[in-house]
Amino acid sequence: PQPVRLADYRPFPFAIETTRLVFDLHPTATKVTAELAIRRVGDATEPLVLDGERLKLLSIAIDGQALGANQFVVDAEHLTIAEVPDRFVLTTEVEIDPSSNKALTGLYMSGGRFCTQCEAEGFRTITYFPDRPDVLSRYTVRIEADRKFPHLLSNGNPGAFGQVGETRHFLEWTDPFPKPCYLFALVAGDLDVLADKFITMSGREVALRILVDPGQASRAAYALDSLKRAMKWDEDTFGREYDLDLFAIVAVRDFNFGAMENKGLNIFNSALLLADPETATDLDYERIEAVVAHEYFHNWTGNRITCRDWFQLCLKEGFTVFRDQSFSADQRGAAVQRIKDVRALRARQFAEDAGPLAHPVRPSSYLKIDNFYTATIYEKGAEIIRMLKTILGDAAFRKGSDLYFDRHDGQATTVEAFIACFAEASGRDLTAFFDWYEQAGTPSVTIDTDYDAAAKALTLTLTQSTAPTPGQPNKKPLPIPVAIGLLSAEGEVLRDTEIVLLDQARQTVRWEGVTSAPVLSALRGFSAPVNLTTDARASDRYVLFAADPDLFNRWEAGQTLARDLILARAAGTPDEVGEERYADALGRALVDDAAEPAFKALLLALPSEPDLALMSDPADPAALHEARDTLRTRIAVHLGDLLRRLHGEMQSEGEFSASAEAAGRRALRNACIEILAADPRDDNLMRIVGHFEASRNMTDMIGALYPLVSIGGVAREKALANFHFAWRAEPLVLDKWFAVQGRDPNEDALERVIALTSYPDFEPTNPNRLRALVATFANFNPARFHDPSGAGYRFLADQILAVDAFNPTTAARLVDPLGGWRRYKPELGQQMREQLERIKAHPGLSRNVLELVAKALD
Ligand code: HT7
Ligand code: ZN
Repeated sequence: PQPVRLADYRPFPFAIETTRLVFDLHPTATKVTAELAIRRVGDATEPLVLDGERLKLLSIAIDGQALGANQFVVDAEHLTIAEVPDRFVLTTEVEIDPSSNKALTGLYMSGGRFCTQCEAEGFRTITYFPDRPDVLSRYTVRIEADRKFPHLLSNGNPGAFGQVGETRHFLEWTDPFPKPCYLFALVAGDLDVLADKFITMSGREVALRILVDPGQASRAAYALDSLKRAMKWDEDTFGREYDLDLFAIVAVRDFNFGAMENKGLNIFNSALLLADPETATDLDYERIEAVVAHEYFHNWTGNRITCRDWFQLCLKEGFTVFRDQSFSADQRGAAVQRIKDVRALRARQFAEDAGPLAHPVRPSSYLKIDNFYTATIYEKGAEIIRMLKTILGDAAFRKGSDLYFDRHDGQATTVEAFIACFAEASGRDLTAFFDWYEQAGTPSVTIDTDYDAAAKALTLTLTQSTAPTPGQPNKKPLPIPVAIGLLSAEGEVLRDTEIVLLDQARQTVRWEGVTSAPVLSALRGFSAPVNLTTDARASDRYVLFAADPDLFNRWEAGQTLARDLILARAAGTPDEVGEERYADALGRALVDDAAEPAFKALLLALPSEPDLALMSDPADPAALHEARDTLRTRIAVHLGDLLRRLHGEMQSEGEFSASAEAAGRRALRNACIEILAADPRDDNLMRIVGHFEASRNMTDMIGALYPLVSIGGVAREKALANFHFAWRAEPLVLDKWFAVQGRDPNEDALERVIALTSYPDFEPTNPNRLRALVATFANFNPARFHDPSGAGYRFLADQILAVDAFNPTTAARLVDPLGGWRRYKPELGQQMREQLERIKAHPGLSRNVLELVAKALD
């Protein structure tokens, strides 16, 4: 297959001024009639080429005249009409079968309802159309269906409705805003509605509706509250107001992604919408708040201003992630939020940048765009915007975003146009900054310090370099904002944070008036997505761990200390004195009354095994697992009394609250028992079992379930059986039951995971269930996935091939754990590679999986 290249971009030679769609919905045979008012805008010789896949063409006409068989050509991917007038109406009628669509793109059935997912290229499986984001059109939609599908929804505002014969009904929708077809949506089915309203800053009333499975409306209350907070925040922070009379969200159980920002009709994976204390964890609440906000924010960053082509995906995704992260920071506390965001960035994006799938935030070619919804586009894309704001300052950043919204409203645009707005608004030359979009890889930054006690001056030498990535052997220096402060050896502030802009390969900075030998606190708040190495000694890190006013760096110091101890032990050179010292320091941090419980919970979480693997060369997952567990046991023994005391103190007796403060207390309580599980003496075991049995919310219950599973034996069996019995009728909770077993660190875990795939509740066609078991196992259980026999790799390859037969988008997302094969010790890496080869050789493999597997082997 030929890749699509950014350099080949050409505008579409026709404008689709209006699009009228008529859906005659039937589960197995839906008819879609499209009436496109088309005007030629390009060269007179250009044929009309529309995208269309898996469509049965029933009729085709231009200006009401049916076309003869010799006037058009249909192949597997296109409809081509060689000669068309300059202005005309094209009418096509096609038939599709939603019930057999298990790929979950286009029009499909979920839970007996019709729903759609068109981004990135799903619209072409609904009707013939230029399925590209730069063709904007005004849509009217008529939906007709049996009355057993009472709710008929599409984008925009509802209009005419009525009955059709005895059993059917219809409703018309008009969307006044021109949009690309990837934002089209349709839902039809039996749903309960949670309704509210929002008064915008200009005084307009917007009807808010969340539609969910019958009986589930109360579980949408948190999402609705999050939506209203997000709407207000976007007005206050970016001056953005909602523009339609209605904003609707529908929850579906079968969905390839988290959610979709269709204009006025967001469609959500139910896991990211439904929550109540009994069935959802605090992490679920946090994610619901963030994703509801994210999809809502897309109304401006993505919908009102969209992408010219899919290479510009970060234009909407990076900016929107930045917006949702800023919203979450304002709602939940900046430091804790930042630590969580950076943890995710390092785990997913840094890993991607370090492997064969490394690509720039704006890539220049792809085989299947669905494969590019990556951590690089999303999370690194957001980091770039964050750096832009750091470099320009708040006021100039806001001026730039105002200019962007003003200038490009209603357009499909590019990253260049976006950056030009900030350059113009700030008067800064951002040419070098643009390289962040085009250069893949995580820069390595080093800082060396030289303190001259006599002159009371500190010289900082900063360097940067970026290792080669596929297709980019030579890298340029990038403009990197490095936030730096200084502490004294006693932990007092010597110098407040200053941004040093490192834009050369090597730079020196001299600071005068440094009154004592300083401890460097660099890259505060993780001011740039880089790997930092400094000449800090362990003693400096202990100063930061105890006293850095920058909470990100305080946490970072603790993580670095723990990481070094684990890596040393895994390498066969344990530092037992260091381990005791670390446990002591951790104990002191945990009794700091000024620190929030949520922050302490983060301090207690040791670096994850996948993160540790990324930092060792070659990675030996079994040794890392062992070493990490040993440090956990040491902490459990050393700080046992304190952890038990904190566990008791953090217990809340009153009503459940979803507030960040209450969630922080639960997080700390759960973090305590997760550590205590490493020392499963009787009183600890009883405490964990007591925690599980007394839990009245899902956060507490899951918080104890994983430790019990990790202890194994009877504790595991009893807890899993009780949990399953209690929650067997709740799909979202059952997903958690599968996920916890995916993470089971015991030696028999793989055997059990394989057995679970034959379990009646395991539905591979449901991406949530599949990911809960298979992706959790492969991504978050390295000790068992990397079984020396290679059985873990074979299991994953089997699953990828089975899923690829019906859902290539989701199958492709499972490839990643095999992709890093070069980083593992050879006896493992070789077996991983063999499975990649096996997948690649499989007949009928999708382009999605082929692209990733081929790149991983390259
Ligand atoms: N913009 C949405 C992307 C998305 C998607 C992409 C590929 C396949 C299925 C998908 N579902 C949703 C989600 C977002 O970033 O908000
Ligand atoms: Zn998005």
